[in-house]
Amino acid sequence: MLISFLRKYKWSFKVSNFFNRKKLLHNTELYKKYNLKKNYYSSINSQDFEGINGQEPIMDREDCAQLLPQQERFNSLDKKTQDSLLKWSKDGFVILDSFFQKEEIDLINKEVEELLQAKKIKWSKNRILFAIKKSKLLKSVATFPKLKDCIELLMAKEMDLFQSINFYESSQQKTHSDSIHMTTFPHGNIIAVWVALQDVSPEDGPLHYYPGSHKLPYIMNKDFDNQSSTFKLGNKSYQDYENKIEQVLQENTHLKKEVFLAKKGDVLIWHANLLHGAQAKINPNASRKSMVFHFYASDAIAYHEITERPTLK
Ligand SMILES: O=C(O)CCC(=O)C(=O)O
Repeated sequence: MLISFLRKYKWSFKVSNFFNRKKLLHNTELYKKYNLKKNYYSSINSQDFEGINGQEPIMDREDCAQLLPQQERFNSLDKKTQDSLLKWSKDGFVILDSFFQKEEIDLINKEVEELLQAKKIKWSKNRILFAIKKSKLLKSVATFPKLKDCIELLMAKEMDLFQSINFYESSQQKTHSDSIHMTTFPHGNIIAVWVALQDVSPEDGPLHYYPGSHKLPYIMNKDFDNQSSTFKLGNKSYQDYENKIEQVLQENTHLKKEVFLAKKGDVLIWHANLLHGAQAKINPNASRKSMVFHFYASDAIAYHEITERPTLK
């Protein structure tokens, strides 16, 4: 209770930021580049960038179908992967089916079980955060060279692994864009990779997404009246954000929801602003094991819009 009360005040984050200098220095050169008068521990939100020009990733400005074939790395990929990547600019996501072999996924599942048993990782509500920090094997999945090639081709720049999230079951999270949680300036400098650790049926609460929704304007605090004051964060709830997304979808009837019935070993890569979420479970006991990785571009300011906190890297 006390913690959630304190977390409404920006200074509570600033105090904690102050003691995390090393993990926050990544933004300081970029604050200078964009002429922002900020310390490494300062709060930051999307309104700080009003009137500042920043280049969004090139594939957001131009069609990747024209740009990708000019890359040597692209031409060394197999045709099936190439065809999938070519849809990125249009759809805002890419499916790489059977990207990992079933035996490789078995090893990942075994590793997660063993780390849990050894209490090296733990549940945080319905998820496990940062298991990559406790396991070479899990880290090697995220940094697998062919996967790295794919995401760096889509972003046309180097991408740094930020975090992993493991799920045992569907998060049943409503439709959202990652950019409300992990935000960048310029926008679009984060990418997500989701790995199916089992076959997924409609009963299990599969992932859903809206192809093409990455082209909508980014929904930030001011778009659902969640602006902060000098000392206090905005007073809207996360549900207010979800309602805003619901409204955006109602206004954009051309966007159609698709549900991803993944097979064990499939990979889904999505854009920083793709609207996506997880269906409700039909079978309450169903598992839906998955692992998500988020990567940030190092040439962008990284922060969290809702808490206005710079990202600890
Ligand atoms: O796997 C899930 O249930 C949700 C994943 C998701 O929406 C996310 O990581 O942003």
